[in-house]
Amino acid sequence: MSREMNRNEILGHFQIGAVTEGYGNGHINDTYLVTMPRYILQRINTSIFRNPEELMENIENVTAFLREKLKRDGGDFERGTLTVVPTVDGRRYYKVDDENVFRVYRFVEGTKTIESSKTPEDLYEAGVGFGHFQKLLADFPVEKLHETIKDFHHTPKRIEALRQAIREDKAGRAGSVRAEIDFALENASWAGSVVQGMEEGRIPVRVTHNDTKINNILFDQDTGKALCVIDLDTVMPGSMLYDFGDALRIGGSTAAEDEVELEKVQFDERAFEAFARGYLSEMGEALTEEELALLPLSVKLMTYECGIRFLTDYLNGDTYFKIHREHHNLDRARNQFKLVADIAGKEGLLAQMVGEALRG
Ligand code: ADP
Ligand code: GN1
Ligand code: MG
Repeated sequence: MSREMNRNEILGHFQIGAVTEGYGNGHINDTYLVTMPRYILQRINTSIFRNPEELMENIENVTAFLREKLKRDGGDFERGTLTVVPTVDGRRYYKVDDENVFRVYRFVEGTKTIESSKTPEDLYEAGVGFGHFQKLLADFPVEKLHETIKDFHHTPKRIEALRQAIREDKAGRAGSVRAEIDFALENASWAGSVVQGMEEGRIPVRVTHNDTKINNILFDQDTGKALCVIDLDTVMPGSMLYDFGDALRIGGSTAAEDEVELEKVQFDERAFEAFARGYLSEMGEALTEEELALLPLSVKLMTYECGIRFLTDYLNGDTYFKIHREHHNLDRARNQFKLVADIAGKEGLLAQMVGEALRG
């Protein structure tokens, strides 16, 4: 968040505040309990999300829809989805200027996120969480959604962006990453399979989250169950294969996304099995044969796509992803490519696991 912004001043523009009620049975003083709900304040990254109006309209519509469904099904409608807190003049965000656009959500209490170490139980629950999210949104009118980032998971266009970055070589780094560039381009042949399937109408367009990192689910602190899917900026029309694959890109790796000791970076098929079982327990019946057949490939695809995005950003001089050290994006790209190679050797096994998960 930009330092010069006065956060309290910004919060004053939102409908938040303390609630008081009479408390206890005292005979002398007037005693009130002051409840101060907690909130999340976020500055929207407007260099990436250029249209906050459309972005927040998506989030408002999707969360309102989820809340109604949860109410209808007797679910936890207060904690089971994000709640946008309006501004005092009834808007969904507060704009100071083009770079400083803020929103507030109710804080979902009693939850935890999973950042690195994860058990098969966590992955099963994450699968249930993302699967349930998609199941609830299955009849959301997809045409109502704005495309908040155009062609976000259009892998062939991502490859085109990489080729352009190589040609332009803005940061003068292309010569030093020949091996990574070769790996990326050698694997380009299968990278269009999902986009092509969607264009040809073989793969259904669904409401998808598009950024299913495992830390974008809040888990109930006590039960460990997936409770609330967050980070809804990229909810758009897409393929469920994006969400399935992206979740396992992080969830199935034995190491962090920027681990540099590549022998530590492997794809854990047990993580895949657990996530697939959870996800399919919610979505198994809704998926087409083609979607089911592509589940193993989706993990390789989303890992590959993320790898080329990191490599492209490295070549462009690190303008998109936040970096915390020199060559951070290159480390991330190498890490993802190692994972791609590992997944490629396991696709047969993963397909077998999908079959077993479907049989129960
Ligand atoms: P980013 O797009 O930067 O990943 P997120 O929306 O995922 O931002 O939020 C970052 C972190 O903040 C989450 O991983 C979660 O730990 C926490 N968080 C976000 N929204 C809420 C909320 N409504 N209630 C509780 N925690 C939240
Ligand atoms: C970004 O914002 P965050 O950390 O959840 C990115 C994802 C990438 C991910 C790689 C809007 O996600 O697409 O997969 O980094 N989000 C956007 O870690 O570009
Ligand atoms: Mg997030």
